[in-house]
Amino acid sequence: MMLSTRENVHQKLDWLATFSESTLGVTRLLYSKAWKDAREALIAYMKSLGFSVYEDAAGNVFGRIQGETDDVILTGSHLDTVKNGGKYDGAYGVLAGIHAVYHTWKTYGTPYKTLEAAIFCEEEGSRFKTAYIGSRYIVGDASEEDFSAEDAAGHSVNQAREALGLTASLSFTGRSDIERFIELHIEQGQQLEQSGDHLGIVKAIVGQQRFTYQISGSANHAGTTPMNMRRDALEAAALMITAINRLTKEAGDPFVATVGTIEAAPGSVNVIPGEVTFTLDVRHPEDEKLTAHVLQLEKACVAIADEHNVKLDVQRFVTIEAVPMDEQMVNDLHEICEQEQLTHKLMYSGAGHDAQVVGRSVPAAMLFVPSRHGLSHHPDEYTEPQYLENGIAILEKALSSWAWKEK
Ligand code: HGY
Ligand code: MN
Ligand code: MN
Repeated sequence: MMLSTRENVHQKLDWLATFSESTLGVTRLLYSKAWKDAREALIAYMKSLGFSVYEDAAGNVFGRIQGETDDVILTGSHLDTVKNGGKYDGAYGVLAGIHAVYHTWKTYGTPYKTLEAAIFCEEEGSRFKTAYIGSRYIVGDASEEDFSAEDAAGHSVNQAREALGLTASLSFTGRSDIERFIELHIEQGQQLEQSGDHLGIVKAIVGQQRFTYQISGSANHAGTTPMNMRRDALEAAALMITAINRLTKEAGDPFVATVGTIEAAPGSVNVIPGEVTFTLDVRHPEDEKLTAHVLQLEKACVAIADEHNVKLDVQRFVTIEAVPMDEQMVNDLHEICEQEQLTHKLMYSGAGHDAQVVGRSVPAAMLFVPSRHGLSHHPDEYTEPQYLENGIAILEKALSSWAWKEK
């Protein structure tokens, strides 16, 4: 019989990290072979622990410990990663969730509420032009449009899903049996390392909007086209990216804006780029300020496009509102940390999470453990084992206090 102990969560993190399309860091994109193999291995692992395991049409997986009632207390995180990411982002919440549900069940017996350890199929948005598909599908926030979003090779989410053998028909109503959700996650920032606290209790998760900026100029010969006769899309894009960063620095914390990807076509050393596409990710804890800022950025870029006689097309493809975490659950976590004598800090999350999607329709909470040097979405992402165990200990206490009582 398999056992799950807090210690072997570390080993399991190393094990889960082996399911990767890259050798530099971890790359496990939605519906890729690494994603499929990792998911199948986790299903087998949960079954070996005695969970009853089921999945939905999007590919989310649930390890269920049936309670006396069908109200579900859900914990978990996402299986997918960014490209060349770390081995903790998402994976820690998945493995800690499995462990904490298993351990409380073995310690206290059948719970009053049903416990489920969730493996969300996709959160990062690192393959298709959409994001948070897993948690949005669960709460009924996903749509056919999400499943038509394409990857760089032109495959849609749905084509990739079905190619993997996930052919169950999609339904977009969402689940209504989830009473609350808690996600354990690495902080991915430096606040806890700077404050020296063991844990972060998230009070709210910032809103974020993601865009593609498409600049169209004229490709031409690099040698025969005088500088004053060019419609260079890459020069205009460079000026736009500089303006985006300047205006966001001027707007000050906690605004952040990131141009994470850029493609120039035709992409020859001796051809003036005629087409450039870059992505933009902008975040702030207050949605109104976020929307005003993205409009200001677009206005500045339109002016640059006009000045450089190029065309600009801006398309927003992700809007995730800022979401406060459930006050009662935040207080409960505060009490539990006090009882366990673990120092903790109430804080915003600058990173987006499944908890902010689920938290729009179900009471949700997030618990952070420190990230060394605040590094994340990077192969050197790291959290000390003791910090990992602190997070699991609090998660176990929270689940036991919520699932073994009637109200
Ligand atoms: O982008 C984010 O904040 C999260 O890691 N998906
Ligand atoms: Mn994450
Ligand atoms: Mn992430």
